[in-house]
Amino acid sequence: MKVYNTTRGIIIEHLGAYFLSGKTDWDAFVNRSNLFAQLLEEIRSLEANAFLASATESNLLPPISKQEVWASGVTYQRSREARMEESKDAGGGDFYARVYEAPRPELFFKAAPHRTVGTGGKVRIRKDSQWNVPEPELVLFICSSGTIEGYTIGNDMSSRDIEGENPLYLPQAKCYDGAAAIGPCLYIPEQPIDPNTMIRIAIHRTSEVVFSGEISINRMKRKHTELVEYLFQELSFPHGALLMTGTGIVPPDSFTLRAGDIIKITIDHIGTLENTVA
Ligand code: DO4
Ligand code: MG
Repeated sequence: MKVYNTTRGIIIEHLGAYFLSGKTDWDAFVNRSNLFAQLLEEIRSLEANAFLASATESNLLPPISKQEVWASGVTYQRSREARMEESKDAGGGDFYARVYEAPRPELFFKAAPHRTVGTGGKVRIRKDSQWNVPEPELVLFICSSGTIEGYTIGNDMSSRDIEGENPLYLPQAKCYDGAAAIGPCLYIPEQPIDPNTMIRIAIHRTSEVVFSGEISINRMKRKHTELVEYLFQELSFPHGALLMTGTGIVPPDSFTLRAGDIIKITIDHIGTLENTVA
């Protein structure tokens, strides 16, 4: 099942049929435990409308309202390696190796809703940075009681030169206007997402694909529930929360994003998140 936040209202897609929910408050709509079962019950009294399919493409809003966006770091071997390399002159490499192995994961605040764009929106490069990459990540939607109810696609835009200069600059490398993209929908499965799910990215520049990569989510070092347990230990989320689960795809060091690049991130079962770099 997929749920789209659109200018026409909340649209539920189930087995190829589209339903317009009678509910209009995104936060109250998504922040429910056992969401799949609740939505299944709700669509029993709704009439399918094939015309809604186009609204899930042309009238889309990001799948967020009052939720904070958090992120996990160094959850894949590739991220650990790339970060040790970029920070070796600053003596920061050891921190990444240690956090990869430690029981406590790296979790950081990524974005307030107003700094988050959806598919079709523009992501940004900081003006004081010369080395920038997208980070394609599976995002968990967790309801206020702490259960994982859905998934979406995220782009954790990162300034590698700023983070590499000193790991203490992480918040500046990660948090700025247009640094987070999520969408296109919330995927609400009956069971946890298939561990063989693939994440794919392609970066288009004029008519060329200048970088592409893929990874399966089963290459992640930690369990989704483990990340959620730590996040919810001392934080409450009255409207639920979105948690990026970390990147396993890092372009070569010679690559940096440019204005005009189009970033397409596809995750099996969910769809494609597409953003242009402003
Ligand atoms: O340690 C810095 C951030 C790591 C990160 O964003 C990731 O691994 O995806
Ligand atoms: Mg990341």
